[in-house]
Amino acid sequence: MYIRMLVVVVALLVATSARSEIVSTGGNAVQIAPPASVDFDVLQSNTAIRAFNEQQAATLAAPLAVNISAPGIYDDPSDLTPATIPAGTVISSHLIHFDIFFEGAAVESSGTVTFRDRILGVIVGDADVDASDFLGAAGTTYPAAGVQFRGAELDENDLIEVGCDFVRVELESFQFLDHVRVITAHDDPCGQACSPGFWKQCDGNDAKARRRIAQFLAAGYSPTAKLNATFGTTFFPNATLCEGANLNGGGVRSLARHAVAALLSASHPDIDYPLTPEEVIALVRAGRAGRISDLAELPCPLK
Ligand SMILES: [Ca+2]
Ligand SMILES: [Ca+2]
Ligand SMILES: [Ca+2]
Repeated sequence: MYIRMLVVVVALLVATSARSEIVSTGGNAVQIAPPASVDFDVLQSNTAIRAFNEQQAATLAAPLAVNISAPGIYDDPSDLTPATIPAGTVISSHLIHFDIFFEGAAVESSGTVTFRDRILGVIVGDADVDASDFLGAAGTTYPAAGVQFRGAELDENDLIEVGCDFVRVELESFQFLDHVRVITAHDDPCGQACSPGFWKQCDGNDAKARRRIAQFLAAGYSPTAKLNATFGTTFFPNATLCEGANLNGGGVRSLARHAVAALLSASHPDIDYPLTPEEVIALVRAGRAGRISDLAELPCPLK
């Protein structure tokens, strides 16, 4: 009984924190839980660039100034694309932190942090990072305002590449630390998907059906492949992928319909779907239709 209740509580926590979070890191970037302190000379490493989620799904009470507002490579102050995110926007905040054990020489490190949702802005200026600390994690101590060189020094050896949903940093630290704050949208992922309504036109001999069948095959699947064999599920005995895409209704019928569309979107070389085929299959086998049905609203690049 207690174990069962614990499982339910954990599941709820996962469900409520599943949006806008850091989804992966690469290079020397590592995700950590919000630490006790990111004050100067407290959380130090000569390789690890720490990244953590700060406030999630917060509604801005006032416009928020950001220094970078568009994808690109930023390694000079003249590259910056300052903007303000309007009051009322629901955002999530994340901090990238690099602070070395200073032993007389500068230390460089680099890494990539990828987010679940699209990036609205990046804050790198010393005063702007200070001014956005109200978005910090509860329980984390931040530097007092005015710490010199707290942000990224784009006129020195710091470089920031910003993509739709990732940031790659090359940071050099000396006596001072580097803080880069990333502001993401909430429940607004990057990427593309083609919906069940697109894939269901897979039966027939007209031009559209022939095109759709070719698109199934380009994704690596035959429209007549078996649904259950493809996903390892027990939904509808003998149903094909094409029949799965054509199922109407809710519950398991909705899950099956979205499963087909998500797997084909993840597998097709011309669709920039946010999940891998393996991730789609794992969600389907776990019965989690919500995520793939949300993603089905992304724009479809195919005709
Ligand atoms: Ca230090
Ligand atoms: Ca630096
Ligand atoms: Ca700095």
